[in-house]
Amino acid sequence: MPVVPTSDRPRPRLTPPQLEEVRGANIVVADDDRITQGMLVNILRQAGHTVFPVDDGQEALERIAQGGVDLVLLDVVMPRLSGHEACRILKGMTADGFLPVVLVTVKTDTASRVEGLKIGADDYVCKPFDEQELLARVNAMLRIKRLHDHVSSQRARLERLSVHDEMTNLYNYRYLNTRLTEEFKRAERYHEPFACAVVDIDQLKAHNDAGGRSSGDAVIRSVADSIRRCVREVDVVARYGGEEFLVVLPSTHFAGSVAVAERIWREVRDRPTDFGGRVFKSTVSIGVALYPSRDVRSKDALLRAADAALSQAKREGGNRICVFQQQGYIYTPSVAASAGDGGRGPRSERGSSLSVAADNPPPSVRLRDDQEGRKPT
Ligand code: GH3
Ligand code: MG
Ligand code: MG
Repeated sequence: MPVVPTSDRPRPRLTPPQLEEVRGANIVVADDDRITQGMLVNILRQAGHTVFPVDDGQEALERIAQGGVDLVLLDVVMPRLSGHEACRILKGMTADGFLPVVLVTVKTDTASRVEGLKIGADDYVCKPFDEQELLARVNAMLRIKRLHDHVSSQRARLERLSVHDEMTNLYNYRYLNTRLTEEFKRAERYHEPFACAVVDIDQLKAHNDAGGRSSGDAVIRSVADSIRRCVREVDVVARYGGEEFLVVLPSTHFAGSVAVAERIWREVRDRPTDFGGRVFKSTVSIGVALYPSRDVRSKDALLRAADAALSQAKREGGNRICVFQQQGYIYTPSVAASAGDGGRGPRSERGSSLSVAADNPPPSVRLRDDQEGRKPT
């Protein structure tokens, strides 16, 4: 076994990471006594922090309101706004975050320290202060703040993940289910129309086979972006399964829902996925279902109807839209042909004409802000 010289052996860490010194924090120092203020500023700057000196509590609050502050040192007795008052207001202002407040009090003034802690101060330093003790207390507060910030950012991430799909950033199935139930109840109660569309990427397996699963993932993300661009703020778009999406369209009639479906269909067709320099063209099939319509009396029936319309679109070769109107009567606008058919518009599978013009979405369909000026051609 090779002998490693003692000096080359990895040394055990002397300080666990959670106890390491925190440097580079932004600290507000509020003290009307310029000599004390100057001493505090020097000590903290030498310890590697950025310090913002102010002369009273009011100025401290103004600087904190600008953001980016990690810790506040407040003298208790100050003109305009005392340290206690400033602390009380501050703790109300920063209720959802943690901004440590350290009061600087006179050693003999126990009542003032107790009062400070009661109104939410996190620690105190006594005047005249000891430099090492001051730095140790500041450091302890900054470590707690760092842990607190880490926990809240993880919590925010988890909250986001609990309702979002990580790959596409769209809502996930869990959220969709809740929203769909709510939207359905609202539509029932206020007798409002309501539509949903299931969008399925055609032949995704072929993309996976041609360019690997990561290129299939890129196609999924790109289709998700296309759908997002085609809907209003009030519509809900969710990843419904592997390569399926569900679009919930509140207060939307037949014509509106077909217009949205056509817009999505065109957007996907016209925006191939660029993945590492390779271009993947894709198309989608869309099943649309409406409420109220015969046989659709529940959220599940609406989903079943949209799925049935999608299956019909796939059976007919994909790359098209089917609208489920009533059981056994499925319109099939021949959108796939419309690009080159002189814009004659969609037809039903029984051959009768549907007066739905994809080029002129009804005025009630407002596009999202990022879509302004990109109306379908
Ligand atoms: P169709 O036109 O009938 O929809 O064919 P398809 O190949 O798109 O669909 P099918 O339903 O036969 O199979 C779904 C495919 O989607 C197979 C599966 O590997 C792929 N898929 C599902 N989820 C993902 C994903 O997250 N990433 C990638 N890259 N592929 C996925
Ligand atoms: Mg599928
Ligand atoms: Mg598919």
